[in-house]
Amino acid sequence: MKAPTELRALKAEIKAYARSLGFDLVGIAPCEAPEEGYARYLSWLEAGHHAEMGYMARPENVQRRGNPRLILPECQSIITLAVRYYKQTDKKAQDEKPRGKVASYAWGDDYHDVLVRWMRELVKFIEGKVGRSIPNRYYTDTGPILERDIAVRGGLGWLGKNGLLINPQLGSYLFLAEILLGLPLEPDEPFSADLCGSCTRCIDACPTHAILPNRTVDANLCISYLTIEHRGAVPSELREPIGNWVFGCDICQTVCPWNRRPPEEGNPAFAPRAGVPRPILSEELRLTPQEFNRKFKGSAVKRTKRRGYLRNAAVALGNSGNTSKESIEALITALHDHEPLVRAHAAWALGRLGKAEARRALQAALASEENAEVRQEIRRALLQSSK
Ligand code: B12
Ligand code: SF4
Ligand code: SF4
Repeated sequence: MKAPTELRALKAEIKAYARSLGFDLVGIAPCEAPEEGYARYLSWLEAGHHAEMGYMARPENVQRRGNPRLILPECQSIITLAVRYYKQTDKKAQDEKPRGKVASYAWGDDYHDVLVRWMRELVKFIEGKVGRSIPNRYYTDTGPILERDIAVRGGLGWLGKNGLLINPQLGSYLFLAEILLGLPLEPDEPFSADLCGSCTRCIDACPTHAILPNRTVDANLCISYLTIEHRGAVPSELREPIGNWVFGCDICQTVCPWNRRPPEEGNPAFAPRAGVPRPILSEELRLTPQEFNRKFKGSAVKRTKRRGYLRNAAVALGNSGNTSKESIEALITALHDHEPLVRAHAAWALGRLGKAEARRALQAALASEENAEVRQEIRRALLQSSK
């Protein structure tokens, strides 16, 4: 055990080193049960707002979220970290081709990989300073821990009405990460202000009304859930409001006044990869499994898998209103994809675009389609296109 003055000096060194690694915000939260946040999480679960994210409801993980010491019994403090990624923009491409939109957190290298590397370095630094190994666990996104709650308690920002952790200087385009530590670092002051005031822009702008009054989100309705985590067909009533989002959604962040301050760029570790932020939908619909894997190697987009991504691209092209030869032909190719999920959503999109060529392709596909759900989608699409 180190003396309090030494621990204070160590805390300052940890913060400085974390910043040198690339983290923009560093705070220390107490390793305590998140009482208010935990109650909120339990009622969110009870209401079924986690949709089909089974990992959010697994009993041992539900307990761990209520008590970080079930993850690390020796835990005495939590380092809470945040790093800026690129902000979503309204910039349009120069050509007329219909394009999708990818949430900006997924434009560059997968943050899970990058931040785990940085945290491993930080733990090594701390152990070097203390001169022995320290019990620790670190997470970014994938651990059974309420990251935003911890970030508030470590002083990084407040929970906006959109549910996101917002820092008054940096906004909300932040990744969060934390290190549970068997070292009694002195906690920082929790962030106690609510800087949303009377603003309701995010709630008003959410196309699917997914934002709930208690600063949580009903995942069943959230475009981010529907395009990333959801594995099956997109409920038909939610396809139109998805617009051209093909992976995630940033609407409740783009409208937030706290994200207006420059710069648009985030940490260079997350610089956009070519062809990712605004993909040409007709090209994405033709990606083979090999091409998909190559394009999204080391990217967060691979989480939705090729079939989820092409499903989303079909919905977005259906919503584009673009009836060019290129769009219709790409959808006809997708109507014969080896994945039934892709065929079903291509059928919906062709029905929505409703050109004679699309109808002919749907009729021909119906004659050979063997999957009952896809046949159903084709029939509905034919009805829709004849209206
Ligand atoms: C499941 C999940 C989702 C689900 C459900 C979203 C949701 N809002 O619950 C889906 C797939 C929809 C999703 C979407 C997104 N996600 Co997400 N997601 C998660 C995950 C894995 C768990 C969240 C969770 O526990 N939800 C359950 C609810 C009940 O908890 P909560 O949202 O954290 O809310 C807590 C606080 O609001 C707290 N609370 C509310 N008011 C107050 C007031 C005070 C004073 C206090 C102390 C606490 C408090 O109570 C709640 C329970 O603790 C976290 C990582 C993690 N392990 O925490 C990332 C995480 C929240 N996601 C993240 C991101 C980036 C996104 C997206 C922006 C991605 C995108 N562009 O598409 C969207 C944003 C949607 C939105 N408006 O929230 C970041 C958020 C960073 C930030 N600045 O807040 C996280 C932290 C991942 C990371 N490591 O960076 N996500
Ligand atoms: S991410 Fe999009 S769909 Fe989800 S709550 Fe925000 S605005 Fe609504
Ligand atoms: S848009 Fe307004 S209400 Fe929503 S999080 Fe930002 S400041 Fe808060």
